[in-house]
Amino acid sequence: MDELNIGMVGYKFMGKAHSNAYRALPMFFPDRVKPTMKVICGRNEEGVSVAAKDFGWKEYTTDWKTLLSRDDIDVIDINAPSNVHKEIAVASANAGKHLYCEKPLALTLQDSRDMLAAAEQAGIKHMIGFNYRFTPAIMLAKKLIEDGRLGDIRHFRAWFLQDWLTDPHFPLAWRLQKEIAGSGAHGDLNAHLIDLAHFLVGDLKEVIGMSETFITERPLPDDTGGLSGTSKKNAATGPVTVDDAALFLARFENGAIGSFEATRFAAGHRSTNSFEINGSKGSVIFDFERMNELQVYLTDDQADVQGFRRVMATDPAHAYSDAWWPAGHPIGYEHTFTHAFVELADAIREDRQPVPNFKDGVKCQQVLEAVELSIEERRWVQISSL
Ligand code: SOE
Repeated sequence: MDELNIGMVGYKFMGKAHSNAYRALPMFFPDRVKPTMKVICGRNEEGVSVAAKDFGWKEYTTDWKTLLSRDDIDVIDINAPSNVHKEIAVASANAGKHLYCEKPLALTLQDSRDMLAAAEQAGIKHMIGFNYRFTPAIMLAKKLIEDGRLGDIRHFRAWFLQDWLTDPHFPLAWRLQKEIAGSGAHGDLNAHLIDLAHFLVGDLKEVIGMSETFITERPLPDDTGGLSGTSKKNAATGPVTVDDAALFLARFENGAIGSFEATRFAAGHRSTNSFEINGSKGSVIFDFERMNELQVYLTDDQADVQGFRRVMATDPAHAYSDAWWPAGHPIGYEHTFTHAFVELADAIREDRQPVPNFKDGVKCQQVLEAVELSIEERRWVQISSL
């Protein structure tokens, strides 16, 4: 069993999700890795000290730079807002620390390339937080495609729908400010869909998009503002500088075509992360709200029973499932993070790069930026041109 000492920067939603995953690892993957939750870092001393205690970290600090010179930190986990990813990642790589960084990797394509270059030059292991790849039902879709059971892929159709911004009085959280988040629903939600498209279907060739900001001014928040902010009426306001919704069409290098939709204004959809893939020999449909299931249709089923079947990806035949509960017992959102850290630990032990890594982060950023350029110039943009 390998020991890994973690220093983590960020302590809110993702900090909690990551902490929960580190805590589950030794219990459910006892032969793979034993992470030690050494130091958690955040700018607000009161907040980070409470998080350290509640989440089970040994120490806390308000200065991430103190992690760099410590010999007892192997991995730096960055889940603070996107505008600080680059500085922390580059400094950590230069200090020889392995990296796990939340998505989107950076604010711009150039920044993400700089981060990859720093990581490669330092020879450290680097991973990006595209956690949905580690959903057993999605891994089943990947296996069916790789084994040729869906034939040649024709369509990838994906949508990530949330509704936490439908209230016009929801505060101006950091995710609504371009200088902190880079973009809105596009970088936050399309980033996941783009990564799944890369993972399941292959590289994108060209894109054309559109976006909209429905509410252009919002009340200023009391703090940096998270997803669970509450309606604030009669408060001073500030401008929303990112998209509320972003959609695009794409062609893949392998001839498949795709459509992508991300929005925070789909009333009633708390977090519908879905895709459908159609191939020459079958189709799959996935919906994260029913994340243990994959709908599978195969053209070579006998004619009288053809139709979509609902496969529960909760059997020993499915990735990671035997580590959790007896066959048939479902898992949840939090398990995707645990699986991601198993991959990071395996990669460190096997001296290989984990997947997905910063190269996947750069590839995603390239598509994000190509879509933004296409929106600005109202035209198709070739991915390779960026
Ligand atoms: C908020 O929109 C968010 O938490 C994203 O930031 C996550 O990456 C996604 O998994 C769920 O929604």
